[in-house]
Amino acid sequence: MTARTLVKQLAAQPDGPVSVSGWVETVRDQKKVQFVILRDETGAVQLVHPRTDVEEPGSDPLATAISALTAGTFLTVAGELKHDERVKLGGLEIKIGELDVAATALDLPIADDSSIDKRLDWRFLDLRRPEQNLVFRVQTTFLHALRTWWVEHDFIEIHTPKLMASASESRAELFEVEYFETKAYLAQSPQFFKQMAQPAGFGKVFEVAPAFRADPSFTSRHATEFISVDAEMSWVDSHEDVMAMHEQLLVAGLTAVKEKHGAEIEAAFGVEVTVPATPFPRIPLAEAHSILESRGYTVPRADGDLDPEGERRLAEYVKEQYGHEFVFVTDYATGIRPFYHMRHEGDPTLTNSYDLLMGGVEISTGAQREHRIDVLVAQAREKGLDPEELGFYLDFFRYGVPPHGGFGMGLSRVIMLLLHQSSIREVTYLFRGPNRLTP
Ligand code: AMO
Repeated sequence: MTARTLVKQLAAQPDGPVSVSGWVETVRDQKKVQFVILRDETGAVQLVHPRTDVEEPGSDPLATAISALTAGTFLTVAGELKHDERVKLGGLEIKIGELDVAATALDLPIADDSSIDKRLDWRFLDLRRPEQNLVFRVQTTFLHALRTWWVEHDFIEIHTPKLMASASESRAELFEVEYFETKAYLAQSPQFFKQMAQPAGFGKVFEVAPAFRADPSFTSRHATEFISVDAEMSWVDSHEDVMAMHEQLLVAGLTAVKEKHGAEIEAAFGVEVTVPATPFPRIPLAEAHSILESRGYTVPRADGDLDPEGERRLAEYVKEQYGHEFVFVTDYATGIRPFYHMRHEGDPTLTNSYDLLMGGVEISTGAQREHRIDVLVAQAREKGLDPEELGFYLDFFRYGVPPHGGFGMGLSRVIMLLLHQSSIREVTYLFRGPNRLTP
């Protein structure tokens, strides 16, 4: 057979013999002519076969084979490519010469309008939808641009262990696993070990890897396993340096997505990708509360953290005021931040930290870290943590360490918001939630 041509390459091919491989999307079995829509990972093309068995049914083996094709069947078709403006689908079609079925599909159990749960049960079939294919190409481009930016700026890629002897964020939301004679915990964040790269003298590091949270919530933005995009760097003067890095990184990622997929995203999702202007707006948390109050909304959370509705309303304000999709909410109160966040010089009630909101949803947390061992131990104690248990982590700060800071960002949240999807379930390859462990 002729070498395989991808569907997206057909337009540039001259009329003549070609071979395409993919799966059957639909078969239109008409009296005189048969049409098959074949899709591969790059697009769809119309295949055609003028039947020769009109007079004598059953006398055209190719027609019989086409009639038997079921939607979803994977096959290779060799035939004659013909450019023809009248063909709605891409202005070309392939006259089937030879057809070679690789694997036949049973009746497909889902359709485009099936419920999200049903689609996730059959995720491998759901992923055949071209929009889903686009989601993961967009994610690939986004991450590639982030990596490129980091590499160009001398960041080192690290892979921290996901099996840990202690909690990395909090005792809540911790998955415990049997570990030989003892217990281990699944990493909630690479936090401790990305910080370890600082006394290790690495300077700047990044990691893109799974993180695990035993979070029982069923919201559109929570998973029990998610991909955390992390960076950490030495010699920051405050969280401002981390934010400056973070926004440049996002601009690099979104620019690449817009250039490569802007038109496809517009066509598939009706979304225009915009590259945000820098600097992104920055609003201290206390000011965010006043803004919300002045607009008639009191954040209901006793701890003062923004609730999803507060985030949404703040984003509305930022959009009106600055025409911006992003906002850094800064200077969180000490009470709602982990022990390792550095506090304000002269005001220990506030931390050198931020949350980044995109389209009104938190996508990231970042901070300058406390690197002075005595202060760090005191802050751990104050949060009810046992310095003994944190021994290995605290050692990082006992043998010389530069001031440092970084952020963690949920990948699926960014992709969900970028493509205006309703839930991270839609943009996660295989979602993991409290009641979903398969497939
Ligand atoms: P935080 O706990 O805020 O910070 O997490 C950082 C980002 O990770 C994403 N995220 C989640 N995504 C999906 N499902 C979840 N259950 C989930 N939990 C968190 C969010 C969130 O903003 N170590 C710090 C980061 C740092 O300071 O460097 C941390 O983990 O997008």
